[in-house]
Amino acid sequence: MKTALEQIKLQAISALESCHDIKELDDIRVKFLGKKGELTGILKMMGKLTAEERPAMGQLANEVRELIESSVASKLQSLKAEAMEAKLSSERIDVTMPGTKPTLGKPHPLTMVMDEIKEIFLGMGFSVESGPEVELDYYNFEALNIPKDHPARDTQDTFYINENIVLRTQTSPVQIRVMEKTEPPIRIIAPGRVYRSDAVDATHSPLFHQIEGLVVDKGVTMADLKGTLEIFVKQLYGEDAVVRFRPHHFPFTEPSAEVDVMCFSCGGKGCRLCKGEGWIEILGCGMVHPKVLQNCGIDPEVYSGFAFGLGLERVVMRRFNIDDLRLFFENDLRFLDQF
Ligand code: 2NM
Repeated sequence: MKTALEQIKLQAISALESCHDIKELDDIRVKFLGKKGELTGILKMMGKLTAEERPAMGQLANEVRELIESSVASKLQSLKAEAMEAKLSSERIDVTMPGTKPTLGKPHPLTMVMDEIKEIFLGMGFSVESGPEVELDYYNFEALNIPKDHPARDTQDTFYINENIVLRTQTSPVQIRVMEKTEPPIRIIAPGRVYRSDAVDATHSPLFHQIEGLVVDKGVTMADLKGTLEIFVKQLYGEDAVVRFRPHHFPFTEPSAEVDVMCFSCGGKGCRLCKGEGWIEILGCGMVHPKVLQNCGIDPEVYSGFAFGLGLERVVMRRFNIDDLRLFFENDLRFLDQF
């Protein structure tokens, strides 16, 4: 029996020495230490020994079991360490390898020019205001001196939510809201999205952008309007831009005007860009109608003001020579990457 135990010990040690993975190690453990294993088989035969033989043999059997157990345990440890080492070295990152370049986003051309226009007015002491795009008919039309039967409503192709609620067709309702709650002096611009039920083509979109402005104070005159807008146009188009004011009509201003800039393509002679006119219309403006001031609780006998509005898309199209407005809204990166 002693020889059998020595034999098992030697076999176990040699099996462990040649063992190279954790699964195999478990097989070895079961083979020698398991319920049906070799050592258990020997221990079952202990009963056949004499009382004198038993203690020494029992002790030897225990020693062999402990030795195999601890050898299996330490082998398990070293196999695990090896496995971790192999995993770490296979997953090692070479920090000297060149990286993949992240694709950076950038401002949309509409945003770029919008920001530029905001900066020009911020530089002249205006602040930027905003308001709801889903607006009451009252703020979009009534307060602006455009009653229900007014012909100007037909030209605006309004999206109606219901009888009293519309998608704003201009950002002027923002100015009305500001005038309602603010004691003059007022000096604001209202940039934002506006909506008109137009069929989509190269120059029309049901969603586009406007920047409107408003100044109200004591003693504001048409000269203030002309000076402010001339400075604006020269900052936007360059110091040598030539500006003219041409009489026009809006229900919410009196008098009203449109502002043209001399065609930068032909210098006023007339070409394809200005459609032979020599001038390009860029904004509408006027002295705020006394009725509009009154609607907002501002006394037109004490205060006067001027207002203006321009469409962003047309400015950006001319700036970058873009001939189709739909490109702004398709988000094709081949288009957007060019700016
Ligand atoms: C324009 C042209 C002229 C305008 C008027 C007002 C308000 F609210 F003060 F009456 N806001 N914007 C205005 C005036 C807008 O856009 C072409």
